[in-house]
Amino acid sequence: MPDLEEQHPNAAGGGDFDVVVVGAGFAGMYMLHRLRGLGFSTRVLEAGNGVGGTWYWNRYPGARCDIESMQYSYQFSDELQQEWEWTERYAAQPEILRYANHVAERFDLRRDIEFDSRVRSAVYDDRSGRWTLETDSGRSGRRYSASYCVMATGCLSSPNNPRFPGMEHFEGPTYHTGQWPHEGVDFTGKRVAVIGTGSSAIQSIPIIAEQAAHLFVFQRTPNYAIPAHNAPLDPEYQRDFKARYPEFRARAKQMPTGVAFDYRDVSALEATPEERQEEYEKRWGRGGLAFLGGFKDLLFVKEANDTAAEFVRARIREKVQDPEVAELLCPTNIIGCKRLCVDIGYYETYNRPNVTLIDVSREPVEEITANGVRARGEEVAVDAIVLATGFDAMTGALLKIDIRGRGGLALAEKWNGGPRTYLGLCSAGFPNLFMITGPGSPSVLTNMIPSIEQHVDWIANCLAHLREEGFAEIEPTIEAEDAWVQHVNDVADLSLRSTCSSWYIGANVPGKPRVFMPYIGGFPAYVKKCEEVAAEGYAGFELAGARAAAE
Ligand code: N01
Repeated sequence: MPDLEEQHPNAAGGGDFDVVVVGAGFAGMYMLHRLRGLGFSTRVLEAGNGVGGTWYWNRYPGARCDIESMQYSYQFSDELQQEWEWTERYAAQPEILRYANHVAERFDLRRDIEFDSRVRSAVYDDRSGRWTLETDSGRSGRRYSASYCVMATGCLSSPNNPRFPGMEHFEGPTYHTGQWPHEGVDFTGKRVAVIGTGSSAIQSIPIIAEQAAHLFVFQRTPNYAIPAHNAPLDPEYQRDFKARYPEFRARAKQMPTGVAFDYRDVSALEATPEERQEEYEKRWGRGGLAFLGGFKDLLFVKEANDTAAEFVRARIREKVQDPEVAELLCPTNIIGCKRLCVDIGYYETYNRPNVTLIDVSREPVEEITANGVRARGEEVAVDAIVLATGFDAMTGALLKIDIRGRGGLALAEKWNGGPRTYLGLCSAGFPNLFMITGPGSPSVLTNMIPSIEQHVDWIANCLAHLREEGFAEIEPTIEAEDAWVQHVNDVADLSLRSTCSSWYIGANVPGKPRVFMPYIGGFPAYVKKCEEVAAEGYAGFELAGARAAAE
């Protein structure tokens, strides 16, 4: 039976619309639903052959969400959140993709989505005030014209493919976790190299190790992982959660991360060592990202952070039998500085006789040969290579598109020193262009689906306002944008998170400007700011068009 996502009655190509949305992940789907409800003619252009975005592409073994299923879901429709039954505490990729397909069916979204349509350019015409988008689809590409353009292109959707010397000579297959083959990969009896030890590697390594004849993991930097303690969802728990959904959702909105979990307003440094140990043990026992919610200063004060980091290092040393391997797996940097990982049997996997950890922290991978990977002066022969090397985060997918605003200004040129936005929603010089969870918004530091909903609602209300008030154009002022960028940088400087080489600051992609990209001031402060801006008649934006001309 073909995949559900391959049975879509596809929308026809090209044409003129009120709004073109790029991407049919959770952001693009809900944007379409809202715009339709407001009567805007809308077309969604999607590079893949189905909905789901991140969850469409990331099909690597073990791919799973690190936010609990009951919260990693839409809340715009109570019927939807009541009827969908999650099966596990943390949903696996196939289940989340089924959910995305269910949403597409339930709200009849596919008729306005064009699949297999990768947008290559989006160009603003100063005279007509319209955007023209071109795709790679069809024999010579297709053209779309729209008053408004919404980029729902995702934060972690442009794979980072380091160019190791000699890659083209490798005789076996190479897979990137973020572009995994739909038919899956059987590693049975194979010698496999995994390069990278971020979340994607930490999820896939235990499963690949079960299949492979031998697995070689090339680690540049070790990561902290907290056990998931994943389990089937107790139907009683799910019923109770659903009965109290408004309460949980409201509580989540008050949390910096947008996730309702147990956060304590207590300093780690003011607690006794016994109290800290007890708290960390309790949270280690419960599992998941809430580990860092135990004390309020963990992400702000190095000495506080050290206490949590040392706790996790001690657990790694307990789990990994070979002390040398355990030491290599123990991170020495700030815990939570890079995104914390949630694992299922990751560290224990290194106790298997068919798994070898290779440290490439001091000397990088030298080259890929016809037969394998050369590192530390030795060639490791493998049959397949897995690149778990992450993404050109937050800006990669946007800058892959040739986006040009007023006077032909290229977004890539404007952002060559790092992204500049007002609220992560818009950028000066690019009228009527919106980004969903763009750089400068909380996005990746929060629960993505509620953050997406907040952005989509803001954009939908903004477009309705423009129509009602007779405006045709909206663009942030450079002053408002500069002030926001400054604020984003100022709050980032308060957090330990801005101090390490993570993809949050673009450090994983050679040559990328180092700027802390997401807004770290927390979901509630951010939402308040967006609401104030709208309530003040879109303060910080210039509105233009028929009504502005008449005034
Ligand atoms: O990518 P990463 P990811 N030579 O950038 C290494 C989300 N996500 O796909 O740390 C050797 O974290 C790199 O090394 P280093 C989540 O937000 C969520 O794993 O740069 N190694 C690192 O070890 C996550 O944070 C889930 O020194 C190289 C690894 O590759 C984000 O996506 C699951 C290298 C990349 O790790 C990205 O995670 C999966 C090189 N040249 C992902 N280049 C959930 O649970 C890079 N590396 C929801």
